[in-house]
Amino acid sequence: MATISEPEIVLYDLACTKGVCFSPVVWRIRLMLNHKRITYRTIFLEFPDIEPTLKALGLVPSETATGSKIKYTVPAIHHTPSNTYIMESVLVAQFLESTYPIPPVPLTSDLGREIETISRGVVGPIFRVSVMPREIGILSVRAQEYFRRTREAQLGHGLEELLLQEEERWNGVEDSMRAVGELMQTHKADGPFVLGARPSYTDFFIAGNLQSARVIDESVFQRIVKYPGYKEVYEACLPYMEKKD
Ligand SMILES: N[C@@H](CCC(=O)N[C@@H](CS)C(=O)NCC(=O)O)C(=O)O
Repeated sequence: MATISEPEIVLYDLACTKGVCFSPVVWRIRLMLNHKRITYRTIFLEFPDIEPTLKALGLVPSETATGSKIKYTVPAIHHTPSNTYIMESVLVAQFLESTYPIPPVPLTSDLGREIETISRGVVGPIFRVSVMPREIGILSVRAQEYFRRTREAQLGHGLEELLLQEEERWNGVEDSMRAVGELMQTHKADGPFVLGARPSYTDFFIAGNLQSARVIDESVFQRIVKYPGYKEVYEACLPYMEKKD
């Protein structure tokens, strides 16, 4: 039985030198925890410590449809009342929704799926161009070494080279940025969230990405929120962003 001094959840998060959450994916879960007022404490892990720590907890990455291994990633949680460990944000979100159904957070909707699909396809890549080369600036020296090595191997070139394409890439996504922002405002007559009066997981997806950009570099955040729609969702989620660590 959990007591007041013993939180129900231990949240494994990604460390940065600012001492607050900056992972867009962990933010989705944190927003859910904060909105549902679930008690939790955070364990921040440096990039190179994620795999050994989660492995030692007995977590095992699941297989993708193509059979390739998904690696060890945060967010991961330990639900202390049931002694359950879960990794992968979607699985964590499903667990939280079924274990703590009040207040409800709809995990999917047609509009939400549309926003998330376009965001992942169009906004995500340009987001990474701006965020990745700046993210290294808020990591510890050990984590910087890991981040540069793994990300440059994926990219096939230096992190800083991304900045050379930045302006051109942003110009190329202007229309898509506006279109996604307009979709976010579909139900604005009913309230500030994507589905209207109450938040859904899509709002946490949007706000988590924006908060991540903001912690990494305010100028990237400002560049996104100038498009109508984004700031409205972000500001509506601010009450669920108070606990950052
Ligand atoms: N599929 C994962 C993605 C999470 C993810 O990419 N997490 C990053 C931090 S934002 C991570 O833990 N990376 C570990 C690494 O790069 O070694 C989920 O949704 O949970």
